[in-house]
Amino acid sequence: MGSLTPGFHGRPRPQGVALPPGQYVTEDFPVLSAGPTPRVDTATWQLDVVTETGATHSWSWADLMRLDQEEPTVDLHCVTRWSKFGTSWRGVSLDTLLADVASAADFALVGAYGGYTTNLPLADLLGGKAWIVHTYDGAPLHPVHGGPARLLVPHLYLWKSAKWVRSIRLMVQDSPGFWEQLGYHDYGDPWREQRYQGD
Ligand SMILES: Nc1nc2c(c(=O)[nH]1)N[C@H]1C(S)=C(S)[C@@H](COP(=O)(O)O)O[C@H]1N2
Ligand SMILES: [Mo]
Repeated sequence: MGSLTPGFHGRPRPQGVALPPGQYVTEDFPVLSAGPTPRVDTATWQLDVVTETGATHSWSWADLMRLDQEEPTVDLHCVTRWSKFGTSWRGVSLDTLLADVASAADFALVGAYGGYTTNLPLADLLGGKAWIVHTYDGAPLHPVHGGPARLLVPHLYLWKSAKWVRSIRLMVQDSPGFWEQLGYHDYGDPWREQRYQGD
């Protein structure tokens, strides 16, 4: 080994950026979908939030666009071990979306056009940690990545970020989604490497 020159070991990264255990960094944006890409028209797009009492709140595309828009830049961590740093999005915080939704639920089951589902604690959708995003890197979100709109929950493994988001069911009890029923971890924290049940 020669002398160590700070900054010359791998490409420079913003301070504070770190890689969860067992992950590698990619510059690509891989596509991972359990089925075909549904084509969803913004003219008919709808998002429903259904509470534990059955109360339903619905947003059209125009409704979504009228809400406060945020521009999070976040790191993505997929359970298949790739991570992507510094992705830039535009969309609506779940805090904004759920502000007027009365619920005593602790859990959410997110549904997508095409039938995909994923579950997470409601607290993980709140507190500035989750968005419904429609723009990636300054352009409309491509259908393969979940356009016209997907959930973005970057502090959990990316399978929790449902593409083509269609509904959020608020529930008193936890209920496993698609991958969770197939053995993926119920919570999926990349920093604790919660990939599969039992991790
Ligand atoms: N509706 C839907 N959302 C989904 C999936 C899916 O198959 N269907 N795959 C999940 C998985 S496993 C991952 S890793 C990410 C991949 O997102 P990307 O294709 O934009 O990289 O989407 C998640 N959201
Ligand atoms: Mo994934």
